Amino acid sequence: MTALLEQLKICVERGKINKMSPYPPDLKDQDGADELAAAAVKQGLPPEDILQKSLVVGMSNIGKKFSEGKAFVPEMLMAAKAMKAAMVHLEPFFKSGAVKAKGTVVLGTVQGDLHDIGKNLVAMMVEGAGWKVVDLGVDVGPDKFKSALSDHPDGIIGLSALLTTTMVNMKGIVEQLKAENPNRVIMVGGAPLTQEYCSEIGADFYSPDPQGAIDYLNSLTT
Ligand code: B1M
Repeated sequence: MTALLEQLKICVERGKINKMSPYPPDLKDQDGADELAAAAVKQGLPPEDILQKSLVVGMSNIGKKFSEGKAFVPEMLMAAKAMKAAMVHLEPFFKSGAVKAKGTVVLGTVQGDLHDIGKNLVAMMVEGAGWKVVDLGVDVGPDKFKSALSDHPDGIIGLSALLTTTMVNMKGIVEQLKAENPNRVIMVGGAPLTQEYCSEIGADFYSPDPQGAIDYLNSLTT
């Protein structure tokens, strides 16, 4: 990997957005993900390499640290912001089809539930891992998922819930989507969820954190 991509990876992992950003303090006044991604594109480095060898590795590193309890939500949010700043420079290549997403994830917080901090974090991390994310927002019922799937027929479904009173709504969504297509892949997460509940409602995968969701998604592509 070039020194530039290595530095870009570090900026994403450590949440250094751009030169102006004072965070993290030890990288103050240095170029951030924004400037370094622009420089990488300008140098003519392949967009696929910038994404897969640098940005995705940086996000994956912070995701693993979070899973291990060595990093916390604010650090993940900063990393995701740095990733977004870098992605702006790659967007033209995605739009032109030069860089392909690994697949599509249709994500939403279930019916009755307005908590979206965790779901947004999952969305940012999954996007950072090279997937297209269709974020349906909060309070999403089966019909909205079905309608999104008509636009993204191969979409993998991600359900999030934070309340014990709304996680029960996952059951109906899983039942309806599986009735339409038994092969539809559905993953679930959120603080009150457990593997046991996931199995009980017939969902395919439960992850307590974004990195677990990413590892599962990536396993589907191999
Ligand atoms: Co609410 N709330 N809240 N709340 N709130 C909780 C969840 C609660 C535990 C607080 C408490 O009582 N101790 C409690 C739930 C109790 C229960 O059900 N057992 C609760 C309650 C009761 C309520 C209200 C009913 C309060 C009221 O009005 N009486 C109300 C409900 C509104 C509604 O949804 N209809 C309510 C409202 C709110 C606010 C609007 C004020 C706000 C939400 C703001 C927002 O999200 N935009 C809020 C907040 C912030 C919280 C707490 C404080 C924090 C939740 C959070 O964002 N955590 C929470 C208490 C707490 O946790 N300390 C609480 C951080 C986030 C990163 O974690 O979402 O778990 P989390 O996501 C994790 C993982 O779970 C995982 O990845 C993320 C990163 O690791 N993950 C997935 C999540 N989704 C995933 C999907 C995946 C994979 C992994 O695959 C698809």
